[in-house]
Amino acid sequence: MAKLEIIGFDVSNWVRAARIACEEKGVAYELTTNGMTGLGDLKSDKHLKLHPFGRIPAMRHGDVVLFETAAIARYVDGMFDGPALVPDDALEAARMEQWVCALMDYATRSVMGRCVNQYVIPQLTGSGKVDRATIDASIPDIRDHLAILNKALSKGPFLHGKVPYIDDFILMPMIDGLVVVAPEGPGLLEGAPNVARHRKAFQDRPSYAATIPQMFRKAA
Ligand SMILES: N[C@@H](CCC(=O)N[C@@H](CS)C(=O)NCC(=O)O)C(=O)O
Repeated sequence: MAKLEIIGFDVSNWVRAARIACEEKGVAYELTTNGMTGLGDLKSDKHLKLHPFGRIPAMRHGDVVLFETAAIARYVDGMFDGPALVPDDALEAARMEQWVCALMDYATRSVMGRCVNQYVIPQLTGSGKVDRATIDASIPDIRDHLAILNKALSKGPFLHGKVPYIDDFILMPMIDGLVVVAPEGPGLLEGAPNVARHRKAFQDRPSYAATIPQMFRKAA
């Protein structure tokens, strides 16, 4: 059987989440770029054949092509043996979907779009120009979103207790990016100790070290 490919760049929080799904399931995979060398190639014809919206990650496994991180994680969970990546209990599984959607819709805008990526993208493009006003305006929203997550993680260390599932795989890379890349991150996390504990619990798992983006290694 063909090896599973996660297609994208390691710095992406979504690519990292898809890789964590593979790592946690124990599935052999390869991180590839499908010939892309930078962000400009996301809208290339070659990549649009895999991801019609021109984003990352995409996944290829033999003839199967998928896009959207949660769908990729579901495929990995359903097609391979290994630990379950979705809670068994129907209510907890519904809660997992709730957090996947909320993280994908709300937290990604505040934490990633308006803050972390404002530091990452100028490094990738070499422009070095950081949009201070956008970052500053994101901080109150990030604080609010961290407070919501902090409450959800009160039992912890993960969103459903002792075992991490797909929503946790999506949450951790956002928080890790916030702490490592944004100078505001560590201070923000001091106000959300359960979110800090979530990140710490991941740091004890091999899937954390196996997926650290190169850019984060340089920043550490
Ligand atoms: N909902 C998507 C989000 C994917 C996404 O937004 N990826 C970012 C990289 S972190 C991207 O490709 N951005 C390029 C763009 O917005 O053009 C998923 O779950 O995979």
